[in-house]
Amino acid sequence: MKYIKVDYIICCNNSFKIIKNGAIVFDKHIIDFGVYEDMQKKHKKDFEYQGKGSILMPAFINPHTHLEFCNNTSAFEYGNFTKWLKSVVFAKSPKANKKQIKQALDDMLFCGVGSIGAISSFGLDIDECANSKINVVLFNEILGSKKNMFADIKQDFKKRLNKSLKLSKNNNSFIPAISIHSPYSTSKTIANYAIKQANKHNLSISSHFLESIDERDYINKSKGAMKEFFKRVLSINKRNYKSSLEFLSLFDNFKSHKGVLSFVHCNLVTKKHISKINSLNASIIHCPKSNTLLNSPLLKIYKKTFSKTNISLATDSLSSNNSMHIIDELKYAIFLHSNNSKTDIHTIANNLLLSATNNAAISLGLKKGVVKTNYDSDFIITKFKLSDNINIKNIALNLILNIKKENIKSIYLNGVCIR
Ligand code: MCF
Ligand code: FE
Repeated sequence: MKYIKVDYIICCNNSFKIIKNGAIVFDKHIIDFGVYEDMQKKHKKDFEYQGKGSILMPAFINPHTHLEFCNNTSAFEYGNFTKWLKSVVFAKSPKANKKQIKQALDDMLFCGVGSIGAISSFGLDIDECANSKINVVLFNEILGSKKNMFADIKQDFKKRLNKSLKLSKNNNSFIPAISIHSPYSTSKTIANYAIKQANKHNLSISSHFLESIDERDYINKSKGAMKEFFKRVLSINKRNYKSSLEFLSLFDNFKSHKGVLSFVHCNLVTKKHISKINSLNASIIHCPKSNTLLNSPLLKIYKKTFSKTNISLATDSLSSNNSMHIIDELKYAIFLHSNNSKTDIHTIANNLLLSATNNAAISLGLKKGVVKTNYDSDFIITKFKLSDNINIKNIALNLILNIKKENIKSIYLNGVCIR
């Protein structure tokens, strides 16, 4: 059992509770926490004080990234979604090797990230993710629209899925899952097959959805640059769905008991999509820097229609971002959303911290991301100069604005101090 005292605990619970002069008792799970004096009376132990300016909060969670693309800095075409897609499909630069993948995982860990959602397109990252101290939900990706390729696609997917299922036995920090890439790239047959596999093995599913204007025009109206690209360059003459809502309705058959559903990007969703996403109990994963680089319209998360939706924040990967660090994404998002909504900047800051902890845990189906009894003991302790008379309501904003990886003094995962 460990006993720790800090200047502040940011609980990242739904009411955004912050405890001044807080203390916490934990082993693998959180046993108790509260104001230091109360904890001291109750537990009668020596609490280890972390020093002036210390803040304890849940470790960050980055629910959507692609490690296999971490070697692709400057390899792809930004500024136009279909041009970007074309540059990915015909990429000449090599995929990341095991060493680079391990490095990317370690870099994230030392920036305070305790869990990630990793989209695995080729299976090159499975071993490194299973061996990492970071908790990984590994989404084995499946995609394809051409009938004559379905048998090969399923065979390749099955191989990767079985490998990750095998490695997850006796490994609590590695959770296999499935990614159905997107409606524009994945046929109904393949998507239904993937949903059946998720049901069979009780896995989560994540899917890129309505990311760009080109995708919306192709799937909903069968027109535009993406339609032309699929037709002329890839010889695919027909969209996979009559509408993007039809794609969402496939998930009515998602019956995985332990798994959760998430849709990534969703920049072009309408009220109908949002109510469908809500009725599926699914989350939206928001990647603002990636969306900016690929010229997608901003997801207006402060619209009233999103009030019942669980929205988390993620980096995507170096194929569409200059950083896989969630703290860089938070810094960008605070300026972006403050400038694009009437919501007060402190509320935005609090919500952003939740979206990179509590909400992100929900979107990956993890019992983490919040300081709450019985939840996993995954937290970080940061230390930086805080004004002595700082108002508690300003803490989240100042944390986002000022935090650097050097400020992260300790990282605990499942109660074990790994730094
Ligand atoms: O999230 C971004 C943009 N949207 C779609 N796909 C990807 C993203 N980053 C990497 N990808 C991958 C995707 O997993 O690019 C490929 C897929 O393997 C595009 S389709 C051949
Ligand atoms: Fe992505």
